[in-house]
Amino acid sequence: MNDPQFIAGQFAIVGNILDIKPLGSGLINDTFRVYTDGADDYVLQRINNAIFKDVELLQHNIDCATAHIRKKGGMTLTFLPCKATGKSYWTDGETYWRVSVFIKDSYTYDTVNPEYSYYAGKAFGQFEAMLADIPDTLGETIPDFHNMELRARQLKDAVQADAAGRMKEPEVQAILKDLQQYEEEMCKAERLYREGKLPKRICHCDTKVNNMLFDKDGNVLCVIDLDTLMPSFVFSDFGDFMRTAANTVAEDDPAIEKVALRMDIFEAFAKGYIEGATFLTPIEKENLPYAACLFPYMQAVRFFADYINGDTYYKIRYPEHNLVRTRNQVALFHAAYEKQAAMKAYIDSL
Ligand code: GN1
Ligand code: MG
Repeated sequence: MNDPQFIAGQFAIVGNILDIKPLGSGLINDTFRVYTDGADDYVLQRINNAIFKDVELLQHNIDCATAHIRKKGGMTLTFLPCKATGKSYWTDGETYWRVSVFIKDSYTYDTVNPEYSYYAGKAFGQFEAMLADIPDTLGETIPDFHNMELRARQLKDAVQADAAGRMKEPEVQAILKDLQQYEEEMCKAERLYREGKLPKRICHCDTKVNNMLFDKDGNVLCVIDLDTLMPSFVFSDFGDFMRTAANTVAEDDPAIEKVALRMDIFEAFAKGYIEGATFLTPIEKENLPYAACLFPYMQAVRFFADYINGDTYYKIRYPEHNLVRTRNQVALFHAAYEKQAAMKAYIDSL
């Protein structure tokens, strides 16, 4: 049943399918490019429904958001209806799939220069601004996805259960101690929210640098990977871009001595983002340096919990992969933490 050829055939694809090949580097879904002899190629994706348990809600969010952006003249992904049901996904009751039009002559990057960061900042800011007045109600496809209190609790649960017997590793103990020192400070967003000082908005929640499509001249074409589009704090989108684009190395580079936070990328992205996200309140704006710390921290906690749980969530390529990712993100967190004053000074100067 999991034959991509068969599944692609369930959608209103134009042309004959010539080939289907794996695409991209996502850690959750399986993604393929469908080559056709028609005008368009397509992206076929198996939605990981162990993680996105409510695919109906997930696709509802995406359908509403893409329709809203298109209505405003923005560029966004186009999903094909399933021939049998007209819905934007197909299921055999067990696996879930969807197809979108492959955007031609588009490029993704794992690293960007300040110029591209500025464009990306503006595009992500405008993306949130476009969705600020969406009339539909969108749900949290992964409830409390970027809730730091929940992530901290999940780490505690993992430590308690020690399912993979990894708590005996001295390094694991040392990382745990380090992370715990900052837990309360990093849970600031949830406190501000409870105090009524911080709104939730429709955010992308996976603004990794490679989730932005550029054309060959560096113009932003559109934002992709809309799975985690849901109500969240703006820190999600600001922080995750910084986490991936401002790190001098990839999130799983074992050479942690090379991890650093690039201020030129921070500044360019912040400038673009603040220009694009015209709705930001003073509290949101003044906490952007916190967001730049929070996301490496949260990602470290998530990778670390997964390592302790025995690698049940993220795809791994080798047994210590999640530990390597954790070390990297912990190093990035410290690098960001030390630069908070400089980040604040820059944002104040804008
Ligand atoms: C996952 O699958 P991908 O690469 O889009 C994860 C993100 C993490 C990221 C870390 C639903 O995203 O939250 O930041 O890995 N997505 C989900 O690389 O958990
Ligand atoms: Mg994603």
